[in-house]
Amino acid sequence: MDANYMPFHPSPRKPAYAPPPGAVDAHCHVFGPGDVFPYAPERKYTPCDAPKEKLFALRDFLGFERNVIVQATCHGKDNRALVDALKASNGLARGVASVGPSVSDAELHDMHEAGVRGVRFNFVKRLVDATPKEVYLGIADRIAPLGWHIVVYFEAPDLEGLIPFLRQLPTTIVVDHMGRPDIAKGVDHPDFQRFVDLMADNPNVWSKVSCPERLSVDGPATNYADVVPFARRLVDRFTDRVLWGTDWPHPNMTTHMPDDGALVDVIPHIATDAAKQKALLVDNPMRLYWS
Ligand code: 0GY
Repeated sequence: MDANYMPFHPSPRKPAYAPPPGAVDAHCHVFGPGDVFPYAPERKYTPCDAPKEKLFALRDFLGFERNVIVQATCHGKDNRALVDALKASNGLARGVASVGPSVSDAELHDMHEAGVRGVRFNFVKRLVDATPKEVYLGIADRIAPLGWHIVVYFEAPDLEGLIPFLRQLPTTIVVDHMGRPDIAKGVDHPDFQRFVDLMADNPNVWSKVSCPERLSVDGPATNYADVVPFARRLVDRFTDRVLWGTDWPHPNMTTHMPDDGALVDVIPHIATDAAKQKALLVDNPMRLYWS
């Protein structure tokens, strides 16, 4: 693990908020263990191991029933740790993989059998070297017939330039962490409005209303209150196209390591009644990943 890498919280508290039956943590990762599933040579960070057993124990502790495990960049396009976790989950986990243009149909088929239902395109420059858009469009055409969707990760300043590309994608698109808005600018700033407009104009665009710990300026002392208006706006307006996830084990946090129980306690502030909570935590992820 990198010298400055912050490990996940060793003993999160039990959340006060109880998720509804069947709740899905729709954004989390498994890392290694590195001696079984080595980290990718091209990685930009080396995390602490965060194996499937720890993830599944956290799932149960927090009151969730299912996980969507997203391939993280430290494993590159080697999806073995992800597939291993999916196969060990008794059908309680689905996956989002990272693949290159040389992936074979047989590999895609095997990943589908294991529970993969999407691919991730990453545009965050500190995490990956750039991939040409044509390569991503080629992958999109390969995975669309499987009924898979595409998860995209980018930062707010890059959204405007990405919109023409996003409009070309043939599948459902899920944006990580609300497109990483600059919280200090406020929820009514044109930058966040651009993201709201993207969702309004494109019914195939979904958002994860996740990662207050990465986006917050105020931090954990207020339980990330400054991020709540952003997430709530998306949940209120696009109730059937939002997902929630812990982002465990929280790679590359620098300010603090969140308590996962505290993150769960943000949920009733962003999804303010039982119907919205059920949509966010159960109905939407089940429709996208288990139907
Ligand atoms: C996240 C966020 C980060 C990392 C990755 O794939 C990754 O390495 O997604 C980050 O550093 O912002 O969603 O886990």
